[in-house]
Amino acid sequence: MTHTFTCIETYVPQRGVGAIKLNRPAVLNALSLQTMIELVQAFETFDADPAIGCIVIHGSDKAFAAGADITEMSDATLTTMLERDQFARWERIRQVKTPIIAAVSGFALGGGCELAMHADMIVASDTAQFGQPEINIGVMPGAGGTQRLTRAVGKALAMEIVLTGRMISAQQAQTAGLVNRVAPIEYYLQEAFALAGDVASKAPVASRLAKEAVLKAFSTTLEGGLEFERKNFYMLFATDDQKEGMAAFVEKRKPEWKGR
Ligand code: CO8
Repeated sequence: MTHTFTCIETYVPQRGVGAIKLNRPAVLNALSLQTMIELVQAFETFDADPAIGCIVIHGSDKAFAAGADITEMSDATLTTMLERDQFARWERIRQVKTPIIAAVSGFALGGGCELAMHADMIVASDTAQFGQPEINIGVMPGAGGTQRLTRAVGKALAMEIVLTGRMISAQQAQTAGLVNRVAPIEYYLQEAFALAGDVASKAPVASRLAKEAVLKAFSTTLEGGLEFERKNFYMLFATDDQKEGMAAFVEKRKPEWKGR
């Protein structure tokens, strides 16, 4: 069933997968305030749905998203930016527990690149271009670009992207570790849905706790992260799905997950 908002659409392309399509083609899916409000609503609705095991976010073949909406920001002052408190919405996307895949084709720039980096994996079409061009309009990345890009591709390339505003190709992004896989433009969405289907077919609690633990690696010491991982691992022994998964292995059959 397709649910149309003003700036996005949501649908379920296959069992277990929730899809969000950015839908402002006239402005290359620029992320307006309204778009962000709708995105948060869509992410949180899928996250609360036990039938959804993976979320795919995508744009059009021409643009994933060309950044925050510059027309909306051009007259903003420090005070209006503080009052809008837009980053609270980005923070809510960061809190989504269901694994997220960004399927990126065409431009993923500024806030668009940052939105793709809020996903847990990126599948790109061979036409995808990633960049943080904020420097060209007198500002700098604000939704995590300097941090997530640096962690993904390393200091040298991140500095070049952020300080020159130059874009990198899908192939460069894959070599640098930003992108999981690159597919021909005709198939990238299919590829992303197939990967999402694979993720959604696993035990949901394990999948969420595993995502949480991997992300922890970006915000803690090795010791703290190992401790966190161990606790999540132990917690899974309180689930029916651990019993079912291991019994199914021993009995040489397919597990039937209960999601608890
Ligand atoms: N905001 C608003 N409108 C946009 C944006 C944007 N980010 N990007 C493109 N558009 C509009 C254009 O104005 C144009 O509209 P119109 O047809 O009415 O003139 C239409 O989309 C098509 O764009 P172009 O004609 O420019 O298309 P081209 O193929 O020639 O160029 C580019 C494509 C290279 C992507 C070009 O449009 C461009 O450079 N866009 C801006 C990219 C950019 O600077 N992005 C960063 C924005 S700042 C940001 O993201 C900060 C994030 C901070 C965190 C988020 C807080 C909210």
